[in-house]
Amino acid sequence: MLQGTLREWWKERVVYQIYPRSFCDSNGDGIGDIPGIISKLDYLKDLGIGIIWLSPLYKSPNDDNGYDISDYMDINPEFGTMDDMKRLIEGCKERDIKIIMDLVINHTSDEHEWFKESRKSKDNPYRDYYIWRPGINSGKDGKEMPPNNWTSFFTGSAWQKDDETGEYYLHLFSKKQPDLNYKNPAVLAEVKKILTFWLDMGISGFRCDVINVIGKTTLQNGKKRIALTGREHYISQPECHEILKKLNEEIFSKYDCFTVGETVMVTPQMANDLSAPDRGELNMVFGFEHMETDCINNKWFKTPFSSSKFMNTLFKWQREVMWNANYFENHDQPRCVSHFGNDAEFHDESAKMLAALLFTLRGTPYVFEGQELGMTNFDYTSMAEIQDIESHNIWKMAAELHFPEKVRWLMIQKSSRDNARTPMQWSAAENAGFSTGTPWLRANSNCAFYNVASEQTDSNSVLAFYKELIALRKEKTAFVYGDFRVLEKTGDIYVLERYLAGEKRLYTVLNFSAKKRVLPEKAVLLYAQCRMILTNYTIRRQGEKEMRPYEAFILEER
Ligand code: TEU
Ligand code: CA
Repeated sequence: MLQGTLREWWKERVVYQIYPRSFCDSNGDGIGDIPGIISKLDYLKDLGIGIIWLSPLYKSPNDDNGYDISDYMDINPEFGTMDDMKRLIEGCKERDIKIIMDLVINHTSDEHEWFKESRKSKDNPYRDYYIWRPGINSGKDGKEMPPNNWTSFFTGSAWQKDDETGEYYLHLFSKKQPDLNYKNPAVLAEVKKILTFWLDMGISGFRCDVINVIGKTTLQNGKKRIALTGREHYISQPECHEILKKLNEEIFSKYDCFTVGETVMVTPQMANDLSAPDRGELNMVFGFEHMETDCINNKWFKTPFSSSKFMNTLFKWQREVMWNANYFENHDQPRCVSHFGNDAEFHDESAKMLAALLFTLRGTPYVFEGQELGMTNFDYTSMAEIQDIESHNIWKMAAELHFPEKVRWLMIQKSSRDNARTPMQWSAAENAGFSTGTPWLRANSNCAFYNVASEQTDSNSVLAFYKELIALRKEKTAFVYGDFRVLEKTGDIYVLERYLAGEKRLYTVLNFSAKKRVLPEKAVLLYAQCRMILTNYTIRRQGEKEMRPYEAFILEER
């Protein structure tokens, strides 16, 4: 039987991602926290979501905002206490909301006890928790080189020399994020303890950070590339599959939980290899391909956005991957209304059109905090306002390559991760109602229009549209389990179908452009035969042959 026909709660519920630092600050220190999240649970319940994914809340020196963990079984005091965490789990239980935690096990912080021990001496019992190698003498000028030519996700060599022992450690991310060594069985044993600790506390699963890079097959030099030299030695390697099988068999399968892998540079085939039910590894994975159809090589080099490239990529994943994790934004990506829509002329229309598409795709939908309001990219004017380590590293690298300052700033504006990390816009009040103090990252001044308080009272708001879509997905089983088919793609117009035996057929009609378009004959006919159940424009006349900019409507068979 296909996985799609198996009913599972994690297929039926909508996931809402919270980036705790930016969600809600309860005590005025400018940093979002757990009591802040608790105070918004009724908002989330009302929105209709069924699962919360919490970006890391663990103890961390915040070199990479919590993705550098120094204690996996403790809460970062900035966010609250373990008691707060227990109250959050309780509060969610009362509202029938499940929680998944971010699991960051490719690397730890360099301030984790294991690493502090590891760096002390070559015979320390924790030495082999990490990947240490001596440098290489190139022979020419006798200058010492790192163990290989791999580069980090955040630019520069992936190796850092450590004075204590004179050896280098591997870090695929920042130098404060040393990679764990999965060739050492003790590491996996530690990970199992961590998983059990949280599952026993009442957590319902994990979002597994960069999980397909945990197994490094060899440490040989990689083929030289513009970005991520070395990747062929660690992307989706056999060792990664072995580890996931063990974790699934020994831990995940013992609980009523689910796992979504964040998997970099994966093809649909690799996605299935990691998540098809008969593999016994993960339940679904986030791919990146649709997010990067407007990029050359990597996200810092943009080409103009084309709806057909984007849609064809989504369609390929719909066709080939058994169960998708569908998302248009997260804490690492620009806001979708700014990225794929048009936040200047057709803000609400395009934000709603994207939402209609997201909820029509087959798979589990993920909504990132603020997406439901149509939050946009930041309105900063210089690097002085940027916090993200990745952006600062890119800025420096582009300067070394002599990119003019204007070009560099454009790169940052388009692709910086801080676009997604500005404070959640609760109201038009100062700091968007996020904090009574000074927020760690400045709120967008468009909080004057896009905010929870005002959108809640407007039945035409982006928020109201998300609520309707979430409710619709609960009501119509075909939206969850139905087959997905593309009936028509002409220019920027798309007609999509969801079909489940015994249920009424559902059709989504989209104009993915800022121009008026002609509605194809097929859609005109469908329109006459069906009932309209949702639209982002109010009036549409019977027989009308025009699609307005970013118009989207959903039809149901009568
Ligand atoms: O992201 C992994 C990842 O691939 C990112 O480096 C991504 O390429 C980049 O952010 C896009 O701009 C995960 C987390 O989501 C990210 O926040 C962490 O910084 C990273 O892992 C390291 O843990
Ligand atoms: Ca706080």
